[in-house]
Amino acid sequence: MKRLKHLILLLSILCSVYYCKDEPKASSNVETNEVTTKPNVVVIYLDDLGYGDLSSYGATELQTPNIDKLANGGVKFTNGYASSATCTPSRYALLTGVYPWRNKNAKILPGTAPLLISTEQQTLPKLLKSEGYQTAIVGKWHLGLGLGNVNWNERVSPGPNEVGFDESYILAATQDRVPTVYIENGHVANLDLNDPIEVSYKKNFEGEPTGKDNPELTTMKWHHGHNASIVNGIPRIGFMKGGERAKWSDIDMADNFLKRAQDYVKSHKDKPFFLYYALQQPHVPRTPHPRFVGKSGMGPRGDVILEADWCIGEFIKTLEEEGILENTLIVFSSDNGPVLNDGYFDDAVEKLGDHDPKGGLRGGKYSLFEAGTRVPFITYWKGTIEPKVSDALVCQMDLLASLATLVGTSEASTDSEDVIDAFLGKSEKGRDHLIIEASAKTALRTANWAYIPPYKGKAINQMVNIELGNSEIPMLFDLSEDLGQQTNLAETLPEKLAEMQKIYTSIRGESKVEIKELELK
Ligand code: NG6
Ligand code: CA
Repeated sequence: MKRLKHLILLLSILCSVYYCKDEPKASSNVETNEVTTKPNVVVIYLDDLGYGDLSSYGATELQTPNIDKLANGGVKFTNGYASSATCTPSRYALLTGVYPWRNKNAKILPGTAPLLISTEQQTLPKLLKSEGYQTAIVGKWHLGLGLGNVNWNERVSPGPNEVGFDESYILAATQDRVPTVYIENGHVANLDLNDPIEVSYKKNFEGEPTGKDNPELTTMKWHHGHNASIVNGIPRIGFMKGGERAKWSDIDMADNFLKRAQDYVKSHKDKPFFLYYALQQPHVPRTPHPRFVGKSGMGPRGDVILEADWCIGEFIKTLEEEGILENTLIVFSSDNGPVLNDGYFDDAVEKLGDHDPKGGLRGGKYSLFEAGTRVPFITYWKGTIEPKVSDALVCQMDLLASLATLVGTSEASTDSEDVIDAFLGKSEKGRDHLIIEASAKTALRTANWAYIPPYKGKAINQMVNIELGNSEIPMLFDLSEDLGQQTNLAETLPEKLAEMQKIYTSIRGESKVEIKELELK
C-alpha cells in the first residue's frame, strides 16, 4: 500500500513537471510559481480623445478597429474618468495618484514650467520600479521640466527620469507649444550646440517671425492663441530661437513615437516593464502623416484619430510578435474630453458631419460637465481579462493603488483607490465617489449622480464653443436617467442635493475655490 502511494506521488510529480515543461509560456518574464504575477504594464494615453470618438464607444462615422479590439476583448468602462478636463492635471493624477487640485500649480503648463511632480513624491513608475520593473515614457509629458529658467542646451533636469522613469523620450509640453523638439533622457535630441536653443513665453527673439506678424509664412492658420513662433509652417504658443536641426517633423511624430515604443518593447521584453506610451493625437495642431490625409473624410481631426488607431494596432502587433501580449496588461484612455476648434482653422468643425465626439455627453474639454472628464477607458490582458462592459466608477488616478495590489505591494498614502478587481473585470465595484476638476473648479461624481457647485464665470467659452459648467445655482443630475445632463434636479430633490454637498465638502473642504477664467490666451 505504502509503495503504491509512493508510486502515485512519483507519477504525479513527473506529470506536473512534464505539464509545466510543455505548457506554452506566456513570456519569459512570467514567474509561474508566484501567486502574484508581474505582467508588463502599458498605459496607452491619448490627448483630447472624446468619449464618443471610437467605434467601440458608439461612433458610427469613424472606424477604430485596433482600439476596438482592446475594448471588445477587455473591460470597456462606461464610467471611466480622467481626473480633469485638461491635460496637465490629468497626467499629474495618473502618475502620482493625487488629486490635482491639491497642487495649486497643476494647471495647463507652458513649455518652460518647472517640474510639477516633487522628486520626493510617490509615482506609478517609482512604485513599479521598486517591484523590479523597468520603466519608460514615450510621448507627451506636459508636467514641467527643470527648476525654472531651463537651459535647453544642457541636460534638463529634474524631469521624467527623476520621478521614476529609467528612460524617457518626450515632447516637453504639447504639440502646439515650444520647444518643438524631442527630449531624450533630459537632452534635446539631435541638438547642434553651435545652434543653441532659446525659449521664452514672454517675448519674441529679435528678428524671428511670428504667426501674428508673418501670416504669409504659415501653412496652418491660427484661430485663437497660437500666433507666436512658426515651426514647419505652424504658428505655436511661445517663442523659440535656434535648434534648427533638433526640430521635430510634425507629420512624422506618430511614426516616431510608435517606433520608439516598439523598440522599447523589443529590447526590454526579458524582464517586466512599465511603458507609458502617450500619443499626441488628436490634440492640435492635427498633422496626420500623408498616409492618413483625407482618410476619415472629417478633416485632420478624424484623420489623426485613424492614425492613432493604426499606431496602436502596430504596437499591439509588436507585443504579439515578441510573444508577450498574454503577459501584458494594457490600459487605454485619454487625458480629457474632446474639443473641435482648439485654436487653429483645421476643418474640425466644418467637416464633422454626423460624428459626435462627446458621445451624447454635455460639455467637452475644459468642462465640468461629463464630456470634460468621462473618457474611453479600457483594460486589456489577453487570456486573463474576460471581455465585458463595466459600469464601475473608476479614475486613472486609481491605477497607482490598483497596480500596487496587482504586483503584490500596497499604496495607501494617496487619493488613489484600489479597484484592481474592477480593472481586471472581476467586480463591478469601483469607487463610491470621485471629485473631477476643470480649471481648478471641482465637482462630484457618484455611481449615478453628478453635482456641480455654483461657479461664477462664462457659461460657454465662445472660442472653443464648449459649455464650461459654470452656473449661479448648484446643479444636480441623475445620470442613470439623464446622461446628457439636461434636467437640473437641484431644486426638486433638495435631500439628494444636500447629501451630495455633504460628500463634496467632506472631501474638498469648505474652502472657496479661486475663480479664474480659463487660460485660453
Ligand atoms: C490652451 C490652448 C489649447 C491647448 C490647451 C492645452 C490657446 C488659445 N489654447 O491654452 O490650444 O493647447 O491649452 O491642452 O492657447 S491640453 O490638452 O494640453 O490641456
Ligand atoms: Ca489633453
